[in-house]
Amino acid sequence: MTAIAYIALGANLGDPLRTVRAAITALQEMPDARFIAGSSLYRTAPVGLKHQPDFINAVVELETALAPAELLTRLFAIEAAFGRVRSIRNAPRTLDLDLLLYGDQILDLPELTLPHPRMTERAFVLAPLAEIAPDLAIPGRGPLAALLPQVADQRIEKLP
Ligand code: PH2
Ligand code: MG
Ligand code: MG
Repeated sequence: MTAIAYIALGANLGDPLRTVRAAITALQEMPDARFIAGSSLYRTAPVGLKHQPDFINAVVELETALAPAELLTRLFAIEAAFGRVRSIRNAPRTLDLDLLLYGDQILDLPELTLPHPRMTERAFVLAPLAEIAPDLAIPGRGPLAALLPQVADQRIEKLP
């Protein structure tokens, strides 16, 4: 049994463009997962804590037989390899990898909530996701296309 998983990448410290590109390569090379698609890179205004540098964001699609918790452990290992240090929520970071969706699973565990609880409020997630999965429906939240207009006020720029 495999599932389709969507992962959001974000970075705003150091050389975020280079970090996000290298992290996409790490996801392409991750054992036990098949890379299906990657979005463009986007330059985005910080959401939450405003006074921090712009982010580089992207979304990738993987097919994997890893269970959600195993996949999450792999993502944390890649974050750590890129020098991620955890401080306060929404703080600047060298690399953030968030598991957005795992098939149509709805989960509410202390360590993992699916779908990602804040994804539908964030243009920096929805726009790259729509690029690679325009017809997607978010379990419990409805079609992606219907959610996008609600975040249209957030500054986000697709990079060439
Ligand atoms: N991540 C956050 C908080 N705010 N803003 C942008 N633009 N991009 C992010 O990846 C981001 C954020 C928490 O993970
Ligand atoms: Mg995050
Ligand atoms: Mg995270």
